[in-house]
Amino acid sequence: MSKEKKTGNAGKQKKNSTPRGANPGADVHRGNGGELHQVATGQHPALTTNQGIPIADNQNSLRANPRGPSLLEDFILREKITHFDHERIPERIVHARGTAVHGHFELTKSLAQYTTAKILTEVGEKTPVFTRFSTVAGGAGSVDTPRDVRGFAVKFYTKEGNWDLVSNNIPVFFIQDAIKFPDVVHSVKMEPDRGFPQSATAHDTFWDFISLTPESMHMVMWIMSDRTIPRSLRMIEGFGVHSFRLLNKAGDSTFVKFHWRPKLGLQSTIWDEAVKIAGADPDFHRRDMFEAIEAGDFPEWEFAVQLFTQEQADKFPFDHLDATKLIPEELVPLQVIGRMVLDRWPDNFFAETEQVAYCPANIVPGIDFSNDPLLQGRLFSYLDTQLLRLGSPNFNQIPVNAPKCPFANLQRDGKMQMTQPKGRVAYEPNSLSETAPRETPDRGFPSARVSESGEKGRIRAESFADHYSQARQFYRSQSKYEQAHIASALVFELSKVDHLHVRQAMVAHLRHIEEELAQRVADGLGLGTLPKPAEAAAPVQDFDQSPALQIIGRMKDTLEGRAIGILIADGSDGAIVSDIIKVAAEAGAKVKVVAPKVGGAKLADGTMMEADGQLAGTPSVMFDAIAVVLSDEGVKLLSKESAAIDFVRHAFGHLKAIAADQGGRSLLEQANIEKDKGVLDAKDMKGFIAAAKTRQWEREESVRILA
Ligand code: HDD
Repeated sequence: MSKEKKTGNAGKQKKNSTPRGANPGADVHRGNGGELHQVATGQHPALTTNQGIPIADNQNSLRANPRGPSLLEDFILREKITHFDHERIPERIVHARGTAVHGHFELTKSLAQYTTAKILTEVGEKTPVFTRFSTVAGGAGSVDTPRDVRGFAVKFYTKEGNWDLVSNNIPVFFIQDAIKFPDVVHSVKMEPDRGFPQSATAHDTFWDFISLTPESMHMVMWIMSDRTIPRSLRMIEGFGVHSFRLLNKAGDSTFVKFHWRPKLGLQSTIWDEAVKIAGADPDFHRRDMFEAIEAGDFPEWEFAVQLFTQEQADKFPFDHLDATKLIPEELVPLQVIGRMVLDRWPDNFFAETEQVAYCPANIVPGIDFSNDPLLQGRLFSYLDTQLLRLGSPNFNQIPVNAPKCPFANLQRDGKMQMTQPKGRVAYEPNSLSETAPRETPDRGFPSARVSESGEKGRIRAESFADHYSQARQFYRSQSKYEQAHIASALVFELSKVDHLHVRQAMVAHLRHIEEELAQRVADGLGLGTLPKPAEAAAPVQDFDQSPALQIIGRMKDTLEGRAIGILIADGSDGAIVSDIIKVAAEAGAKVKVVAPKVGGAKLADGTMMEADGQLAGTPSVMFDAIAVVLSDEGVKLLSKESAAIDFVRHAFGHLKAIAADQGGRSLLEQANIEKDKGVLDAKDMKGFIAAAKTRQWEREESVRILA
């Protein structure tokens, strides 16, 4: 593999200098048309075709004469173009846009009492993992910050085979039965006649389907909450959603739900901020993850389980096999049993992030499935999709998918077979081979011993009929700010729906969740009168509130993983800027200096301060808090620059802490920003750092009309 040269700032290169990486000298020459040729010498290997034939000229196709037609005979051109034409594989029908990182899982507490799975019993053992985060609805090239569920898929390369925990950042799902999956996905994807919207739920077909699917109402509360507009992939939770089983040596089984909890705490953006980030940096989450890994700030999650028995489950006021229900932490507490650290960016995006094939059916001995009908359907779907996507049943041989423990079987042949098995025997039982793989009854995969009986049919259990109680519990458990965000999100989304009857049908559902929410949304939509409540298949129950369902209550008092932007211009006071950089960095924040020119600004003392970002391309949505340090001269210049006014105006509107010196305060005045608790003097560093660790929720009413 070739080693890339570390090059400095391209802007610092002299005009007409040799391009980056090209050594001037005998190995570089210009062709007849002035085109650049780089010739292999020393460290650069020869460029060859896929057949190993050295290529003399990679700049010109074979022509009948210098200005004549190209020749079909040019196998080098044809091979290169043919390969290029085939460089894309079908993107994932859902979760197409993803970001993945290598790392490891370490068990801190053994579950030996419940399971034989080594990954859950060998404390201290580090198991390699490959974790892919994704949005659901958009295509592979869509933006990172739409309102959407985030996928959180972990492949554990255990000693007993691969275990894939294919999770989301929301603990429940839209539907109860896998047979509805194509419908819900078709409804959310771009509408088939017009080809838009990309990556958005705010359109007619989605809400039409949802309004006709009462079982989605709990999920609707989650997707309208700020969970679907996360600040960073490093600040989301992960949930295995379904109940699984753990099996111990005696064959006894215990139900389990799996959870990931981020070390950096939960944090989301404000909707208006998420929209603006999409324009400012479509790769916001991927870049954030990449930069964190590069900087050695390895993201970490706690791994926790909820364990419960069949007897406990029988007493739950909901059916745990229904994927639209969660088990509140207050009912079955979480036990932290391990941690995951992600610390290595893939070498190649396509080879790893794109080709990785997760499958909920990949589990190891000691873990088993439950009867959740959504899970049961998933067990079929993923293998099928990988066969299409990766084109061959041998996709398990791709390095990112291959187990890291020994594996052997008698499956043979197929497209893109990479192994060369020896011998005559590809069947079992056999008497001709002394080395062929054989069964392992003592440690092979066991299924839970469960007896099944009852009437066969397409029948939904009555215990699946309560669609509103947990939706109500979720809504009531939120802080008043989060409730307002849910109401506003519903108004925003339903305002994009052309069909009045769909808007009304949604409000009719909301009446079962919370009358006050239904009224807020109806008012926001200008509905006039409230529609009749939707038909409910089961009485709505009042469950105790579960504060664990909030985000605001789960934010961590830290600046780690957060970013602070300092706006400067010519004449800024360098001592104040240095102070902010020092104190913010000590508090764990990443600090970036933003100036009208990327080359930087000349400070009051005459020294140059380099900028990390140019004002127009580095708006305040990239930061969690901002500081504005300006001279009179700087204010004069920047009050005429809408990007500077927006910089402070948006930070204020997105409820961020702002520190400003005298010049900075003048800019705030130009932007009509009134001082509040989150607007601090640039010298009050203690106050600024404390305010930067959170958002100024009380400010929201003064900047936005919430539903
Ligand atoms: Fe799924 C991908 C998570 C229900 C069918 N799903 C996919 C990914 C995640 C999830 C994280 C991306 C994996 C990656 O990064 O490559 N899916 C879930 C969760 C679900 C769920 C948490 C409910 C609890 N999914 C679900 C159902 C079906 C599918 C009910 C079909 C019956 N999911 C797929 C799929 C995908 C997929 C079509 C697309 C790409 C892929 O599998 O590899 O097979």
